[in-house]
Amino acid sequence: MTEKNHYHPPRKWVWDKDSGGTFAKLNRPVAGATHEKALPVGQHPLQLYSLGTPNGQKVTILLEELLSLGYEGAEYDAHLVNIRDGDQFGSEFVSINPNSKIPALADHTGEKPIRIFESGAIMLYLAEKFSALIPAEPGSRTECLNWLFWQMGSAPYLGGGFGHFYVYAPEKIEYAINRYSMEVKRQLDVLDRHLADHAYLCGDEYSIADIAIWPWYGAVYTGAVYDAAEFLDTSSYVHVGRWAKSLAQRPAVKRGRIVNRTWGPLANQLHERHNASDFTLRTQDKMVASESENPLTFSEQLKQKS
Ligand SMILES: N[C@@H](CCC(=O)N[C@@H](CS)C(=O)NCC(=O)O)C(=O)O
Repeated sequence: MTEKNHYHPPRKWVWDKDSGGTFAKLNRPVAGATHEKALPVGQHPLQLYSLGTPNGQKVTILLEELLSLGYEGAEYDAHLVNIRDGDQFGSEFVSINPNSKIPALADHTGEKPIRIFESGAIMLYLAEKFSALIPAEPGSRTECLNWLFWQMGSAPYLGGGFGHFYVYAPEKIEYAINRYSMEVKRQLDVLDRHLADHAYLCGDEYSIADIAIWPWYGAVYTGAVYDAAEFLDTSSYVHVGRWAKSLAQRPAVKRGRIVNRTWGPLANQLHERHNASDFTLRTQDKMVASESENPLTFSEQLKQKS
């Protein structure tokens, strides 16, 4: 067999700070906080610290679905955690999520706040708290958990594997792209075969399993993440397409997917969400327009220049 790669791993790996690639500057081989930083706490019991990536969207879509079902206790403040600036390594964020990744939730309902990290744990916590969007009957409930945990185990191959090597890695490595394309196509086929016979992931009932899977696999289907719809031939997964398009029409999905989003069209960015009215009043297009309606005073302009 010919050796294609000239890299020979040393006996002991050492941290090469200049490994390159998008996000490489943020990656470290150690856990823990890098700096002291307090987190804001808003007026609602549920405080979410997040960013509008697929992992973040899972929680904001779920919260918006709970609110649309009439659960007022699901009102929440969604604070922006900018992972490109390293906010996930701030001391108070790390005290809520020692794994330094969004999303992280704090429930201040009781005497002592409860911290919840890992999107799957957050979704299960919220579904159980409100007894909603998770079937009650043990068989259906287990099926819902099967798919919820399928997502948690599968999406790292899509994001950390396929997305990383197809988009972010400093060089295109054929072996890595082939390996993860194969796996992601297999996963899409798993979903497609299941959705051929079921309206939703756990049967006839829309649940946290759909909400967990849609932000990743629905977005890969349309090309919204990684712009790889043609490369992966996603249109051949027709049942995934039917399901993905129907979820995209849900008002709560439309709201939840723009929370803590800081890229894309300005009308689809709501940097922070503190009230239901923020969706009509505080999307970035409105914020920019109101800034230009209220130009800075002369002394504010001087301050900005100094
Ligand atoms: N298994 C975690 C994954 C969370 C995750 O990977 N979050 C990413 C953004 S999508 C993150 O915070 N990355 C920051 C970092 O790795 O430093 C979950 O489902 O909550």
